[in-house]
Amino acid sequence: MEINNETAEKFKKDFPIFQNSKNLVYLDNAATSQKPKSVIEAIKKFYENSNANIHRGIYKLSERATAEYGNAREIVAKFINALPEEIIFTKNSTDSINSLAYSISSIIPYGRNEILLTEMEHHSNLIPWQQLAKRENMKLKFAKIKNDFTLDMSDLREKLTDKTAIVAFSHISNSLGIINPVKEIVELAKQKKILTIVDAAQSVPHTKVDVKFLGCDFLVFSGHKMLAPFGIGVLYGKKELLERLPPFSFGGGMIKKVSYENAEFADLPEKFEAGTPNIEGAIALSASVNYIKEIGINNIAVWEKKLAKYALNKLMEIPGIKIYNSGNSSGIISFNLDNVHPHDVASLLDGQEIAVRAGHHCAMPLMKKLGISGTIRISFYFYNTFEDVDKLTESLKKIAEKFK
Ligand code: C6P
Repeated sequence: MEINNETAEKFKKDFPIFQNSKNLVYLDNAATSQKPKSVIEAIKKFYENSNANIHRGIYKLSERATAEYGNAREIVAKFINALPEEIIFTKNSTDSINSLAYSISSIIPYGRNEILLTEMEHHSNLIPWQQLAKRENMKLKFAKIKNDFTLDMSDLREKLTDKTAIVAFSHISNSLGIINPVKEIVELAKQKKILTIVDAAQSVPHTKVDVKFLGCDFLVFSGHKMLAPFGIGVLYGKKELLERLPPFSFGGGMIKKVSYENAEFADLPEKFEAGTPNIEGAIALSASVNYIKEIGINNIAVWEKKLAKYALNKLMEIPGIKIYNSGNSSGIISFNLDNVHPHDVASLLDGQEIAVRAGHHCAMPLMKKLGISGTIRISFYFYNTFEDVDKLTESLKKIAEKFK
């Protein structure tokens, strides 16, 4: 179903928060999305009908919970064209990257000691690699961004060498909304047998992500940015790599056999899911995937692009605005107003019930490189409308006028 302004407005009816806050203009979807009734209901339904721990009980209720958890994994796997055993449930993207960074050194080929990132990474795709580099005495390198904020592919190409072990990069930058050419980067890395890790926190909720098509080795995303609750995320890994990767967390649920001295680990995916997992979170994530599938992920991407184009044209009319965007954009737009601190803009907008994010967006090194302390960031989802953009730009015009 193609999305237009009318259907976008209708989607809002599925979200209790928009019924409870009628004037809310929610433009902070990159931070977290709102949650539809069907997802909230899925959590309630689980607790009211199927609540039991999984894998452990030899009774019907536990079997039902186990089956629902397994079914959730299959739905999530299909959504990104992965196998169910390639989906590891984690807390969020940050947890997925940290977990991977803890154990990846054992699958890095001998003699490789460089990690390549980009200058636009979120702290969650930077600090875990900094820590790995410190632990293993590896070297961090950064592919530059160009003046138009896009990735400098010739710099990246030069920095992918026979010494590179890992290239980890965002599909869509959370701070500037830049879309990176994932497939091209993966293909370049593959030629040199470099492990590829895609931070898809800002892409899986908004655009088609097919891990087989992209060919990446690992990919991470968070449930809460795609209609699901907090505390559920995904680490995708190619089966043959996950089989070679040692577990990063140990305890119940991830073993085959244990003695006082030793343990034999379970097969995929249990090997990586020690302890009782976020069962209702996984089930709710599958409900969110079902909701998104009903709308169609490609329709969502098209609508967000339309909104972004409409917003960019309107934003450009505001005197003293600096937009950090070159048209290669997702549904994320970052900007600043002359003479006004981004936090002040955000709090003035909040006075009009317009929620935006302001600050460094967990990308402090990037802000430093751009010579700014932060930006104001708007980020769309399929329930945003042209009216949301109009309310934003009208308020921004008034703020710009006031601080002229
Ligand atoms: N970005 C934002 O407002 P978690 O917190 O683990 O769910 O996601 C971390 C993360 C990793 N990579 C990217 C590209 C991200 O955008 C995020 C989360 C939020 O931009 C919170 S800082």
